[in-house]
Amino acid sequence: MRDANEALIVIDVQNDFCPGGALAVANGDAIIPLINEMLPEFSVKVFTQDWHPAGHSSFASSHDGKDPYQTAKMPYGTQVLWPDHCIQGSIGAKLHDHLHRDRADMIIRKGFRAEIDSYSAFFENDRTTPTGLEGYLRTRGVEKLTLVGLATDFCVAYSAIDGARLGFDVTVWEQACRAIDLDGSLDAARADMRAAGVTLEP
Ligand code: VGL
Ligand code: ZN
Repeated sequence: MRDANEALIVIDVQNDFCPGGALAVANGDAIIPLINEMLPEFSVKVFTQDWHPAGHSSFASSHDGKDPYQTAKMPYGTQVLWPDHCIQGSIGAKLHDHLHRDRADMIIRKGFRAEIDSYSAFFENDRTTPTGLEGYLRTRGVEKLTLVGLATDFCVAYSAIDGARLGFDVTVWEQACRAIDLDGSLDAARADMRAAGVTLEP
């Protein structure tokens, strides 16, 4: 059992990020047994759920003439445009059936505002609007985070970097993560995480 000040943060293990899903990450579901095995070790367990309204501004389909994986300029910066995914209430948005969902102490939803995306579990993509997770973890006495889930180079990396920036001791367990890897985004994310003081554990 880990110390009481350690939390496991399980990022976006949802049907749409697993094989057959709208934004499938290669072998995304392969991490589920590892996560299930890890869950009982932690006294604090938080899951995140990407949770977009239909017509969300991160969807290519919301931008005339744009295709998925192109980018758009948003008021808060450049945004990658995605296939429609994790629409609130859809099967694709559900946490994967094989994941031991009942173990979650809290499930935090993000990306629910139409005009802004939220990769990080802590802040929306303007990097300033909080999700509330920091307060939850601090009031539970958490100081150390282990992050697992999907996708390494987007939601896991953003969450890890923000967690480190907030002063948490952050480890990403890479074996229990999978990446989208667009044009070298995995290498870039790994370098950014290291620079932010995140520990990358194989
Ligand atoms: C994610 C792209 C769009 C993720 C979420 O969970 O990494 N990536 N929405
Ligand atoms: Zn999303």
